[in-house]
Amino acid sequence: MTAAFVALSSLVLAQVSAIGTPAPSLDIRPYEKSAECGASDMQIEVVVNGVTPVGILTVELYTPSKRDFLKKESRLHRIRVPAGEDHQTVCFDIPEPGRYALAAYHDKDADRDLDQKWNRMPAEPFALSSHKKLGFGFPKFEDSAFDVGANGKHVVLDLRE
Ligand SMILES: [Ca+2]
Repeated sequence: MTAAFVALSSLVLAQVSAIGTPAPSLDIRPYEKSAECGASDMQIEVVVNGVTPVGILTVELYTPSKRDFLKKESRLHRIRVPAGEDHQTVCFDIPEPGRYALAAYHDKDADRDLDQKWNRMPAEPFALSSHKKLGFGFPKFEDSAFDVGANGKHVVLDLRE
């Protein structure tokens, strides 16, 4: 068997196995996983209602910031998990008691982004810790903020289309 033939056969094999591969797995990075719930008192436990088992559930934790709410610069952490059943739970380890806010969206097409409508409103199910409906104007941190004490916090988010 010549070297060229070996190279060609492994190429063919690679192509065949590529065809046989199932749909690509969800693009979730190791640093995006949920903390182990209950492992520490200093946690925010988030239950997200309205999840269906397709794509990625994304939950973001924000702190008070001079930067705009929901922008990367004011975000403390982001968790991504495979979307499962309704009432899905994720947990954030937090550095200290204080004021926090949460946002969640169901990234159904798993493109790691919140799809938007023409008017910049979310085109995928979305929730803030304020339980207010999104209205005109960009959401503000204080409208969604809550206090977390030394024993952590349990928060429920309801995804809305
Ligand atoms: Ca998306």
